Amino acid sequence: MGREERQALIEQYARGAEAVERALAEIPPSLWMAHPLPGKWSAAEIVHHLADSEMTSAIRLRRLLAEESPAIVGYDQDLYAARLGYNERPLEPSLEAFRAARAATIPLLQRMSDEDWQRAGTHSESGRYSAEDWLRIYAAHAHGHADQLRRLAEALLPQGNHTITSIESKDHG
Ligand code: NI
Repeated sequence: MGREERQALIEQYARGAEAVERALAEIPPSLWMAHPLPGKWSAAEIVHHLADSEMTSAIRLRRLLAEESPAIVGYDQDLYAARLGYNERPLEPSLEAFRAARAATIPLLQRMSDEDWQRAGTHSESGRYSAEDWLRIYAAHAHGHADQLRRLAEALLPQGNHTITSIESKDHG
């Protein structure tokens, strides 16, 4: 991956929290726990997932930088949603955790050397996992869930004027 591509992905990552907040603003708080799409997450479940996934991702990056070949352990995000009460807890603290995990990570990304970007560990499901792999995944992650929130808004408020900009990305663990 060249420096320009990396810089573009860092900028995409830096815009992720705002994209989620904008999409969430299209859904009234009274509908944050609604499930209009069978088998799909509610807005609350998406935001709690973002908090847990992104706090985990922030630690993963730190481990890639500070440890030698760390073991990166995958997890079942649906089990997290069920056991951690994603559709029962207030959403604002998790939105703040997501935003803060990113804000604290952006300065780290900006100071990484070419060598740092090649550092890698081993993911329990996908194998070799480099800092560049990390960047590809999390540059896209929040934007994928922002799209998911817009689809949810469309299902909840079909008469509204919503814009869906891209297809849901495959998730991660
Ligand atoms: Ni996700």
